[in-house]
Amino acid sequence: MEDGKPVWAPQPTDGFQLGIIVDIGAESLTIEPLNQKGKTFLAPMNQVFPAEDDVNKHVDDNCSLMYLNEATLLNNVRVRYNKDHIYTYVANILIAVNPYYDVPKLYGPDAIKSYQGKSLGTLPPHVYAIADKAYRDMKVLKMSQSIIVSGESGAGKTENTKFVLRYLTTTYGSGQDIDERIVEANPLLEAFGNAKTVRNNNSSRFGKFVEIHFNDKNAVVGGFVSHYLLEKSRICMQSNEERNYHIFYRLCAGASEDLKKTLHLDSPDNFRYLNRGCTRYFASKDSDKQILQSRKSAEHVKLGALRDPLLDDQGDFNRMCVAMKKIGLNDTEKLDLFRVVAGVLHLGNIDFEETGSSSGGCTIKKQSDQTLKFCAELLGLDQDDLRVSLTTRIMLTTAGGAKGTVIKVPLKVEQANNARDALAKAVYSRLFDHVVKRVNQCFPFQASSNFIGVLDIAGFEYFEHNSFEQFCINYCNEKLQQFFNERILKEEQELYQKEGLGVNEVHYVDNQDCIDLVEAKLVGILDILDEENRLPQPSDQHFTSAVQTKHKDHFRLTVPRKSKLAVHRNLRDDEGFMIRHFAGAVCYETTRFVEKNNDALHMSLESLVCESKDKFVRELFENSSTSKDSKQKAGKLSFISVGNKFKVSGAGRTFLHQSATWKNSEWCVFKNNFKKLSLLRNKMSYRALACIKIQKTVRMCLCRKKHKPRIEGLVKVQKLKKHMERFNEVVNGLKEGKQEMAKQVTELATAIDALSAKIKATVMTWKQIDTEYQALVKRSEQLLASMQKK
Ligand code: AOV
Ligand code: MG
Repeated sequence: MEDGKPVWAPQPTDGFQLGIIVDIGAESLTIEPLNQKGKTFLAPMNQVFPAEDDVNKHVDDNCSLMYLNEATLLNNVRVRYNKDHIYTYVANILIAVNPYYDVPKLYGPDAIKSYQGKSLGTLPPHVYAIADKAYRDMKVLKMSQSIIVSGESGAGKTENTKFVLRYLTTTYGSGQDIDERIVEANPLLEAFGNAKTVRNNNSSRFGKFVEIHFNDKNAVVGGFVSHYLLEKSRICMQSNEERNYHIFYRLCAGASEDLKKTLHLDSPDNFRYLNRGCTRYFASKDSDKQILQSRKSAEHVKLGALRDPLLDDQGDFNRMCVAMKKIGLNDTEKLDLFRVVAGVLHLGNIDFEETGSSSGGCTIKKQSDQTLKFCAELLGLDQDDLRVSLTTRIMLTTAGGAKGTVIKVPLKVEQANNARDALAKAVYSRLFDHVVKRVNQCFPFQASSNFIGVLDIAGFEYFEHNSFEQFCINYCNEKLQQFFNERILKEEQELYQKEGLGVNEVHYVDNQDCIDLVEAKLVGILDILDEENRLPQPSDQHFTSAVQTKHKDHFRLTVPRKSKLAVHRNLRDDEGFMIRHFAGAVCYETTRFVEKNNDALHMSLESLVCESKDKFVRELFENSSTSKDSKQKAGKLSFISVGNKFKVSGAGRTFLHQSATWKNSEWCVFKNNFKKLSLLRNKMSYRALACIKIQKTVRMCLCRKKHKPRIEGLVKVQKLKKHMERFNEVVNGLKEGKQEMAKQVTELATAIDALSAKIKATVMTWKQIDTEYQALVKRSEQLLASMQKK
């Protein structure tokens, strides 16, 4: 750092501020902020960074910054964001900042057209450019490609995923309705799998991997969506100011009077599954107030307390119906979906009370009789069977030598509540599986040569109160980060060594220890939890203590009282734990972890729905492995681990099985809105950001070094191509052998283009590039010589 030149020094709320070094201590520097002359503060030496000469200037690619550090990087992205340039490159990684409004002309048809076939960097950074690069790489390399979208909740992953899909189907579609179907599948998936959370009004509560398939002519021929475990707890319970899945409210708001009658629906306020989370909505944030003002307030006056004024349930319902039609769902299928949704709502309204008898059982409250009737009717169940199945549990007993005697065990009120909720979760999540399956049936295609996949998962989350859902989601994000580390940092460094680029080893924070803490066999948190679930009397406290004891000195794990936030410090050691994730420390409250980890349904309930009179409901439960399992294990209320499912089908499957196609991934890394970030006025969030940023800085240093020889190579090859243009003139002046020579010139030009493409696609080592380049030079010299002879 040069004397008297401005530097970036840490600032607790904004991240960094500009200042001048006025004194140098042993470990810290005295800084005088530029905007507060005379006021100085101390900053640790390793957190002060040199600033660019002009801090108001910005560059498209962070790699072109003069100084590469966390502060210059952030400043560049901020300056751009303020000018509505929400995208910035870090070589071939794209950073996006959520603008929270429609930036004019950013995504329109003109923009789509302009990015077609353009190399990365020729136009301003854009998610379309990433999509196009994936397409061109697929074409040149004849290999499937994937785009990974990562970022915290609300960062803009899902929106950008949709832009990628729209771009590819519009630009490289076959003009058939399959292109439209791929795009229109989203409103349906989001209606059933997205919900309003504190962080995002349209938060994805499931992960998805969307594949767009191309034929041998590289035109879109089909699509396929894989989904990873839906957040089930939300179906029965939501946190304060959060909502259940959109579909519930949309159906109540948008259904015609006839449909409402058929489904016995009225205001959402009357359903237990809807009225316990989002109580009256307060526009606490400035941005929300603005949105509220901009919408007609009269429209909202007549809405019930549960109708979120920031959301337009009725309009969204209509839009969803249009989408359903476009992807080919007929009215019967539509009604099937709505019937089950309504059935779940009525199920939730069933109340129980103690019978007062010595058996300690419960019955359905008299007031719930009508609800029970509606629910049975909508799900095709026998009312009395449903009543019995909700209040008793069938057990096979071996007592007294009478092997296999069936006895009915009465349930307590709390157990019956749990049974009811378990049924609701099972029915709704099967419905969601069906929606995804049905969406996939909308893209019938015979053959595919390659595909471009886009991964969009639920983003990293930390709230004031974090539970099992956040634990699962953050574990998934931790795995994604590890993939990023491996692919970008480890593999690239290995490549540089192989290529002999002489880059010093770059150290980065490996998060394997954090992943082990969660998923290691026996000692991992997920296995400890499963173990707890299998105990005769499992308890959240016992589980929490077991975690704390097993990992007493683990770097990544600590007790809640070490938290920086007062709300967590009040928790006892057996009421939660803190995990230091790659993106920051999160304190998990473990109340209800055990319950939430169990997906099992009482056998009697399972067989009840399996034998529903309603064909659609019956089919939802057909071929279900769990129903077979539970039949085999009749007698015990089998335990089905949610955490383990997450490990195997969610995080595990995504990251292990698909990683082969990810070898050639483009990266799309999203960071949240800066205004929003500065609202998170605590050190924890600042540190969380810093952690991600340091890794990106490292990446940038690597990129710069990596691309230097390649860029030089490319320039040389392009010069050769320019030189070649003269050859055509020579050919034209020839008297004999004109045709033969012209053919050779064209062949050489094609070979030069092919080499350019390979350099851009970074499939060759620098040595290979050089060898091929020298061969082409020789060839061109020989060709010129033979032409001159003629
Ligand atoms: P996420 O997918 O990253 O969160 P979304 O893509 O749902 O976040 O974005 C959240 C909201 O931000 C959207 O509903 C839009 O209102 C707004 N938004 C995002 N990107 C843009 C953009 N490019 N232009 C305009 N508005 C945008 V989560 O699913 O919660 O992790 O789990
Ligand atoms: Mg999302």
